[in-house]
Amino acid sequence: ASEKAAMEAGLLLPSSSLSQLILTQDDLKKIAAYKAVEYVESGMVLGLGTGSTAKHAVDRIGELLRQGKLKDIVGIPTSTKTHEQALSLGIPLSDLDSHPVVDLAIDGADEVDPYLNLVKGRGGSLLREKMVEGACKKFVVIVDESKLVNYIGGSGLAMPVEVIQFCWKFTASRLQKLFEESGCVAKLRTLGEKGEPYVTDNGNYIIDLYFKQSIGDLKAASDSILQIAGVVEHGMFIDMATTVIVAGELGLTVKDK
Ligand code: ABF
Repeated sequence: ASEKAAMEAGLLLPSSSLSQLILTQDDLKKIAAYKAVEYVESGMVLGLGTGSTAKHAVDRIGELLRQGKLKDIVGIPTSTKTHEQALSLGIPLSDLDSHPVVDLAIDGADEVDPYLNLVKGRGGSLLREKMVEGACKKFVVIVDESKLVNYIGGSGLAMPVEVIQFCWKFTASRLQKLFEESGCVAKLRTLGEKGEPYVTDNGNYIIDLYFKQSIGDLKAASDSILQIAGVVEHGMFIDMATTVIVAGELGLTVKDK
């Protein structure tokens, strides 16, 4: 199955195998994305993810539509960036107001733990992703193997929280205090040399939380974060993925919940 996906992604000859190739991280993302698109059927309402991995899936869906191999697809983009990409590919688009039930969503992730819990939102679009992916019957996550972690926060990289701009420092300090036993540091996400705050598609800021150790019970952590006024949503996607497709040097692994 991994060779088939790689061949479709234009990455190798039929006689080759993944292990005989030197694959870039982007090749692995593309292989995972093409495999995920095999779950797409004509007539589906599709959640279209955001990020460099999901971009390959959206490109592939556009290609199959153009070739007439898929028909009557409706896409629900999870960011303005994906909206623009899908429009440019001629994918018919809608939203959750008109299509409240999504058949299948395909999206990347920043971390995947052994129970298929995720960190998402380092690309900034966690709120729309959580809305769309929370409304779908099947949520297929596509990652290269660098995204696998032993526990949420285990990469040492950010767990993003979207907050309203009003008194964000106050909200950030409350978030940091919540996880002080895990050595949490809360930082406003900024852009460029001037350090301007990063503003999400929804006009909010992102506070990135860095943990020195596991935060333990994810559901309890989620509840505590969401109780803080000023928080809009966080990037932990707990028990949401139904399938995770991991592309690694040795091939593809499909993990089902
Ligand atoms: C989105 O893309 C995000 O939720 C996640 O932050 C990111 C993963 O990006 P990439 O595929 O570029 O690694 O799905």
